[in-house]
Amino acid sequence: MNIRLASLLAFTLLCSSLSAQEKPNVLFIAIDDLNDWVASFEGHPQAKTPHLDAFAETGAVVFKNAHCAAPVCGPSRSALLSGFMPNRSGVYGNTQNMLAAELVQTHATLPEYFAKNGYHSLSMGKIFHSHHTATGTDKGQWAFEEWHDVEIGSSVNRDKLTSRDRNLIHGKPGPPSKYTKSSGSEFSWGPTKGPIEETRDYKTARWAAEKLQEESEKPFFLAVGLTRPHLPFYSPQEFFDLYDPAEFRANRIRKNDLDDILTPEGKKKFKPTPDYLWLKENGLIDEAALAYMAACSFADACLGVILESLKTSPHYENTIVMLWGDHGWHLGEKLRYRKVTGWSESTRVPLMVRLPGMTERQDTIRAVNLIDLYPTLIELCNLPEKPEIDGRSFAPLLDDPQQEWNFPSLTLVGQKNASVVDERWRYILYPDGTEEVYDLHQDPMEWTNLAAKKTPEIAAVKERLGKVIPKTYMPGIQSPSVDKKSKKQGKIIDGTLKAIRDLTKLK
Ligand SMILES: [Ca+2]
Ligand SMILES: [Ca+2]
Repeated sequence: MNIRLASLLAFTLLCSSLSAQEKPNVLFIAIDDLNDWVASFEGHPQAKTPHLDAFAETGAVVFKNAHCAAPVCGPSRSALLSGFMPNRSGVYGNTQNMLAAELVQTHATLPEYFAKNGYHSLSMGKIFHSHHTATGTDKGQWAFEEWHDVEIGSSVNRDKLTSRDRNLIHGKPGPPSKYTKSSGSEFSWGPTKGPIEETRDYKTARWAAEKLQEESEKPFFLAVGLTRPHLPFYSPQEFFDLYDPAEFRANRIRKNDLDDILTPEGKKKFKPTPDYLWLKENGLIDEAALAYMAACSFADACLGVILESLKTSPHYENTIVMLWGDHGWHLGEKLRYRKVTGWSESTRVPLMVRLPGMTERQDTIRAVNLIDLYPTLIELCNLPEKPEIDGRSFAPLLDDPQQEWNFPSLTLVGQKNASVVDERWRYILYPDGTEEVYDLHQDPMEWTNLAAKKTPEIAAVKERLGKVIPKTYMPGIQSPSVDKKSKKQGKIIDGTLKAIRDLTKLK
């Protein structure tokens, strides 16, 4: 071996060992049901989200045209964490556990792939959607080397609510009950009696903040899930106090908005939902919007605890931060509440990414999707490529957020109901042939359905965006049987599932 070749080899070895040591950490933060009511995303003019906005201003790319793979928790998170779109995994709804999907049984999920490739993976809060299984509750704890749960009872319990909370039961005038019937996700809101320190999200944030101060032998993949603003909208009083009820208004709602969405037979496809009608009848539309907004500000404050800790931690200059909401939320727009629709209110998510060294805010309107997170993180952390998964790395956009990027973003609403968006247009196609087309430049609230217009321009939009719609759909996977006893007890699953997740055998 000549000297030149030997030194080249040494240099190569040094570089590879250096790059192994210097792999960036990943701080992966999910905020449940956070729509674009974040000041940086301009979804509501009165939004107060100072920590999310400071995060953007101090150096991050703000993805203003990011959408979910599916507009409800389970399939959205299953897609982005498994790397497989719903039509390939068969996970279309909240009750389907992706562990029953063949592709998920053979492929590592995102945190598992990081653990497989030298990272320490750890988590607290909602990252995976939870499911009841034969052996207890599956919260995705099998996917992390270190997993923590906030102890049951520390969340905003009914005894911590004041009498201001209201209850909606299937859209009928829900008795304005003094207390809600459970701490589940019924449509109600109100201030908590306890302070922020007693809430689940604050405790989760504190845990992450402390973890960030610790030294780490390996690079880490730290996943933190905040549960607000998900229903019920219970927040400490200080977050309700940020908004004046006399001033705060829901976004403008067009009463005839649904009239231009017609089936091929000419019938109206949608009608106002019962909870919308109930809120309207009781004059609560602005109040409900304020409660949601307060819950966004509450989540923002908890997020601030994590981000402040990162800034003073030994890891600040070597940590990628990826911050995302799992889908949007209607607050009266299209005469409805909640999610699970193909419209922007439901598909658009806040997404921001900070790479070490970024010092300025950069916005991009290039269309991206949460399914892209997995391949993007693989590229950013220089892990082995994983061509089998869906999505496309948007790492190039972090380098140059304005570069050309002609990839429309697809959202699947249940099975065979597709919504596609690019920088200007939205196209929705339902299994019965109903179509919608919106020009987002002229009509960002998607009020005027142009699908019936017989112009070459609209035909071209349908053809171009229609190409992204899948041709094949896996049948919906069968959910495993549920042990009612363990469900009732909220028992956490034991090692049974861990045994089937042997990292060495997963691709
Ligand atoms: Ca959600
Ligand atoms: Ca309309």
